[in-house]
Amino acid sequence: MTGLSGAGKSTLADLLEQRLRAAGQGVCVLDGDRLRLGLNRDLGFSAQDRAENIRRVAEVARLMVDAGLVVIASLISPFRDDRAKARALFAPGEFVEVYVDTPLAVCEQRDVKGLYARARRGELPQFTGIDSPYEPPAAPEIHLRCDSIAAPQAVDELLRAIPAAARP
Ligand code: GGZ
Repeated sequence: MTGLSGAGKSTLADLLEQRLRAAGQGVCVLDGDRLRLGLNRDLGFSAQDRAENIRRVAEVARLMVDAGLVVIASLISPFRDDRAKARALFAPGEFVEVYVDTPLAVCEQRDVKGLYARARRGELPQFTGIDSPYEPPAAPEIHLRCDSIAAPQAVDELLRAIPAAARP
């Protein structure tokens, strides 16, 4: 899942995880924000560090998929090139790019964690959407327009896109 901070990626990832687990499917959520507390705590938000962040998460996801899990990777992943490299680790159909498309104005208005306000004050440099770019996916497998779709509906759409072999 790719999208701005506050777009709803983590919420959808958690709901999807619950649905898959309830159906008996092994599943793991890899959430950018949480991984930055441990595995990726040495990384910041330069383009280079974000690339390394995505690379590590994709490699971990590869191992987990090989072990039979459905992996839900939820990261801003703002650069097309980094997303393409992650996709290249997977077979066709194994990788489902989900664009969690919530307009910047909506994310900024919600500002659940107060990060946009801090970024506007200059306290969080290189904040995606403010002074660091977000490159929208050109052809995602799923495009969720989150200001016009309810979360349960979005999760249904995600479930339909999970490769048949892993679908509950
Ligand atoms: C973007 C930032 C930044 C900057 C802190 N830019 O919404 P959140 O708070 O909970 O999740 C965001 C998280 C982004 O980590 P990712 O690993 O997903 O980013 S990337 O894929 O671009 O590597 C946000 C918080 O970290 N955060 N500073 N400058 N988001």
